Amino acid sequence: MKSTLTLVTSLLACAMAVPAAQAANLLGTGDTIVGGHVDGSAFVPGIAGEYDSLASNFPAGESADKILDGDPGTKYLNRGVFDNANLVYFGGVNTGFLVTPSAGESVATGIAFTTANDSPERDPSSYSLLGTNASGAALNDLASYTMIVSAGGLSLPEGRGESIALGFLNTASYASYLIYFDSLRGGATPFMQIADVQLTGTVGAAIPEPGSYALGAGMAAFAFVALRRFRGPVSSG
Ligand SMILES: [Ca+2]
Repeated sequence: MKSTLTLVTSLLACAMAVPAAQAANLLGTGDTIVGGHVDGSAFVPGIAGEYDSLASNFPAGESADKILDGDPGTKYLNRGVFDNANLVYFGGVNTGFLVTPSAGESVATGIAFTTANDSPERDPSSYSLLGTNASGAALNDLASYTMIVSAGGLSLPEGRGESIALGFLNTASYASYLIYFDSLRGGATPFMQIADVQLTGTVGAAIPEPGSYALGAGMAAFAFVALRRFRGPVSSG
């Protein structure tokens, strides 16, 4: 009896075992990162230091890579799209960045933000996170992406250089992520600024869950049959 139960227990343990996961920052200073904005169905890369009627712009010293350095004293500031000829300003809403982590494919399950140095009205008040395994020009096509978090509410600290961390449900792995800010604390017109962003989760491809569940269900069925056989026929009365 004992050996049968031990065998069943061992088989179940093998079927259900999941490797221990250590949440880590998936982003680093060696990543490929592009600042820009989302316009309809596209991510439009921004321009450093120049106003443009179609692209967003950021100061040369405040480009998107500043969110990767872990230094709250440096920030990414995006002024949004500014049609200088017609004096039409669209503000920092829907600006953000596209990042391809050098660590490779990963499963993101959390995000952290650190507020930048000045003007709290520039702080994002929501964000959208999308993932893709596309490459090349397809990286700028929103049709290539899967939405992981849509307009997730953000209540960033009023304090400058302070951080918050948020978790979300996701089991899929992606090679690149697009994060843009749907709204800002001060409405549509301010610039957008953020000092640091971390994506947390596990590096590597996602575990193919349907297969794992099927294996687990198969093992459970085997265990059930084994226990029934050990206990003998079940009385029908
Ligand atoms: Ca920084």
